[in-house]
Amino acid sequence: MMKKLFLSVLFSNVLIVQTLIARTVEVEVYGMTCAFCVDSLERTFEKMHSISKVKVSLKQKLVQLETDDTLPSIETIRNAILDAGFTPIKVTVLPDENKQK
Ligand SMILES: [Cu+2]
Repeated sequence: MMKKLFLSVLFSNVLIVQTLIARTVEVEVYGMTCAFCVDSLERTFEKMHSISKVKVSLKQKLVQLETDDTLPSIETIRNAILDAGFTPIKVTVLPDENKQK
């Protein structure tokens, strides 16, 4: 019984930490040509629970994602872009913006 209590406390702490820590992932994307491309990329990432904010710039050919600390993985992000019909060129992971301010 003690063990169960201990585990549930530990688990709830982990959940809290996960919602507090965030990161920004920037992906240079090849193949975006119009507003429909932007739309489909936005919709792709808005579906993911671990992503809290999506910004797609057609001009800069950049997808900017605000995500949980570790999820989704870079691999998942790359594959999602490929599945949407575009090519991820360069992925940059930036530290949490809120912490720097
Ligand atoms: Cu397009």
